[in-house]
Amino acid sequence: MASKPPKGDPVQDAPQVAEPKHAAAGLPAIGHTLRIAQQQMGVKRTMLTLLSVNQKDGFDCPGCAWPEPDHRHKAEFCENGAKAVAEEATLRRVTPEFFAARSVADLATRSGYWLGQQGRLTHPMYLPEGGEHYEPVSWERAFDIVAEEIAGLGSPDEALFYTSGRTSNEAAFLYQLFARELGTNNLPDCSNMCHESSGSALSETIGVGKGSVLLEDMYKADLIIVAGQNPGTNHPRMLSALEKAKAGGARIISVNPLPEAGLERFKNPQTPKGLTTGAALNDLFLQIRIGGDQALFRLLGKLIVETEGAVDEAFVREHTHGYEEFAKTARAADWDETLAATGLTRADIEQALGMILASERTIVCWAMGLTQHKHSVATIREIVNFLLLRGNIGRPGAGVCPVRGHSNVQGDRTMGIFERPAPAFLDALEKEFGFAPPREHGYDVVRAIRALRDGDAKLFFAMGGNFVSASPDTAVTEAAMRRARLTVHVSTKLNRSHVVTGARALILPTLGRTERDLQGSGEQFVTVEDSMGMVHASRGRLEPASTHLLSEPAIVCRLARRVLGEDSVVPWEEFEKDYATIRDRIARVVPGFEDFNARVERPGGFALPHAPRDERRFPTATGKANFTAAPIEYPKVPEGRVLLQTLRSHDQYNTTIYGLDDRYRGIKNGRRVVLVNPEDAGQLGLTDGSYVNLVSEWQDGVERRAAGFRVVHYPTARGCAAAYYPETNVLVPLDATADTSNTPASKSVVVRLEQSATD
Ligand SMILES: Nc1nc2c(c(=O)[nH]1)N[C@H]1C(S)=C(S)[C@@H](COP(=O)(O)OP(=O)(O)OC[C@H]3O[C@@H](n4cnc5c(=O)[nH]c(N)nc54)[C@H](O)[C@@H]3O)O[C@H]1N2
Ligand SMILES: Nc1nc2c(c(=O)[nH]1)N[C@H]1C(S)=C(S)[C@@H](COP(=O)(O)OP(=O)(O)OC[C@H]3O[C@@H](n4cnc5c(=O)[nH]c(N)nc54)[C@H](O)[C@@H]3O)O[C@H]1N2
Ligand SMILES: [Mo]
Repeated sequence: MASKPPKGDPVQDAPQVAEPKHAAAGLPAIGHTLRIAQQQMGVKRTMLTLLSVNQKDGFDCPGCAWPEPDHRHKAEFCENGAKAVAEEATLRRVTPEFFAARSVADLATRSGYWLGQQGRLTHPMYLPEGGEHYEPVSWERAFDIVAEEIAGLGSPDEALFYTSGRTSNEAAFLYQLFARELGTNNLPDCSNMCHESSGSALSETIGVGKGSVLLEDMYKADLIIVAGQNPGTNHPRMLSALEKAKAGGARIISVNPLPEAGLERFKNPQTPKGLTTGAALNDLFLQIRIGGDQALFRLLGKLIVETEGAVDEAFVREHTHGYEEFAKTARAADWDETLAATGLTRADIEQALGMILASERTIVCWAMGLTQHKHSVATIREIVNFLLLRGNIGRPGAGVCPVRGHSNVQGDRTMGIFERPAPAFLDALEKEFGFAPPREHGYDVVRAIRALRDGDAKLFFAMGGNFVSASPDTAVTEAAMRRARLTVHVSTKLNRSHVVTGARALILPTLGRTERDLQGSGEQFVTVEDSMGMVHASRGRLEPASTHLLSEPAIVCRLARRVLGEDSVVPWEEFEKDYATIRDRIARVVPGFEDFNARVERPGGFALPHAPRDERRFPTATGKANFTAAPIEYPKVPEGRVLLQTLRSHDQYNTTIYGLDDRYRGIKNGRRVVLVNPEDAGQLGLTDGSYVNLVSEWQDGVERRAAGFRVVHYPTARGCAAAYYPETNVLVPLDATADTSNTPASKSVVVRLEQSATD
């Protein structure tokens, strides 16, 4: 059997494995935070920077979208927020000399980790057609190049404008305005790969595609179900909210194929007890098979329907539509099928039911574990059914809580970053600015890749992110990107998307959240919206990483002026000079932002309206909250295969790799690992420490391969495996997407574990 790691980067390919942890945060997290921060920023800058994260006069943490509590602690950040800040506030620099010394071909052989570790981009850089190196370019020339290429397009729909979710409301609003004045709705965004399934399911069933709980609701809940989410790593500040909820009497059920340390026990570094034993969070752990959630929630629905007095009949009568049909379908749910789909026992489900029936106020939280499957939209609709049955939407302490990823991904959507904008939004734009925005839908991420692949799109522009690494089917995506005439990235840090380019390429370096933004009218701030629809200001404090950086709003304004010229009806110059003038326009276009400039001055900001939450009003097609009764689906895995989920380690932020450890899961010094249940491994003839290639098998008959993964015996649900993203994106077929939302099914990839050849 192969037991030697394959050749390659010796550090990355030498994972060491220890027992997984059963508690998150605590003292080790503090030590780890400071170590990583000081490596990047030095001691003084570390303290200065970390103390203004999430403070009322500071900047919004560029980590996750979890909201800030009203009474903020002096250190209102977490280990992973600190890592995100350190990445941005690093003192390392990627200069023109760096590019002069390394060709693009050379950079394309480096790992994403290595690229990211080189530091902040300092100058606009240009890769001419046929060129081997990026060379420095003036901002004027850079905008000329984009304008030249746009002028050469057959139609504005041959251009793609991608957004990653760190972009501020102001920049996002301008960016969509530019794309639409140019004449296209091609605004794919990271949300297409993230919570699109949540948005699709919630808009249809409750009429608003966002979560219906505020932070206070967490503290009022009797029961919080956390399904398909790993908050210990990805939303660590949520653990404090869960701890507080528990102290107030709430119970917690987690639904996950993996036992995640953060949900087992939380050692809150802000409390004395947290530094010793910490608090147990989970009351019940349902170790579900990947993709079994719809079946689970359907069966729970059946059991509620069949329990005398369990359904909130008054609520169902007054506020919902489709109950009868749902109840009929739910009654037909089958225990045996559910046990097969979920891998749970009858006792597990009965215990959960007892907790559910004892709860007057239930919240369901979820993230990527539910959104990235073929049947994700149906799964989330099932959660809505489950909550509606007991009247758990639109009252304190209850509701739906899709926990968003990027710190402003929800705000970007509110600002109109969407390839399928609502007609009402376009009407408002038209009324405010006096041009006719295009009405035809644009491309989402998957369709954008196809358009590049097929030659239907020729220009790719990214406002942040790392499209090439974040997207599915890496080989297909990279080949598609290389067909573009021009690829442009507005970025803070170097990443793979800069080195897999179109015929020409530009890197436009920009300010990060942490940095001071000075414009014609003085120092500016921007605004963001968190996962719970709270809008607040974010003010950078640090000196910019280089004097050549432009802010994202400034880049859009200058680009728009150059591309649209005299024809534009938008006052781009004024917007660049004073962001308050952008907010005045947002106030007139986007509902809920009335009086924006005044209200955002309030400490802590303001909440956007949410009809189901605030007034139990459901702005759907039926005017009520809709029950739905979709057929039950779950992944069927052929003999000898496992179902692979692609997820995050503790030391990464999406495609940004902070380090090579995944502390809570006991993995050190390597990322090419595949976590497999020991019994499955045994049946497949594999032992802990053996090396395999992951081979994805999809209906198109193409075998996609990721080579050289160390097998790690891990207590995941039977039949399931896990490995890190983005190394495994090569395995996710472009066409394997969720129904309706078109989100890549990155959490259910059927793979064969093929023993890798000994060398
Ligand atoms: N430090 C850090 N913070 C982050 C990020 C980061 O990379 N690093 N990314 C940000 C972004 S953009 C996002 S979207 C969020 C992501 O936050 P998460 O969704 O927590 O991220 P993942 O690592 O993808 O974890 C998915 C979780 O779902 C579980 N799961 C997988 N499949 C299933 C299933 O079928 N059913 C159930 N019930 N569970 C399942 C996995 O075991 C895992 O616990 O985090 C945000 N915050
Ligand atoms: N297989 C698999 N694939 C996935 C996922 C998965 O779970 N599995 N998750 C998906 C999810 S949930 C998401 S959200 C996407 C993430 O997709 P993206 O948002 O595209 O990727 P990131 O890795 O977050 O982007 C990192 C880059 O953003 C740039 N950046 C950072 N801060 C700023 C800033 O302030 N301004 C600008 N302009 N640039 C900045 C830096 O250059 C950095 O290299 O990936 C998706 N892909
Ligand atoms: Mo995300």
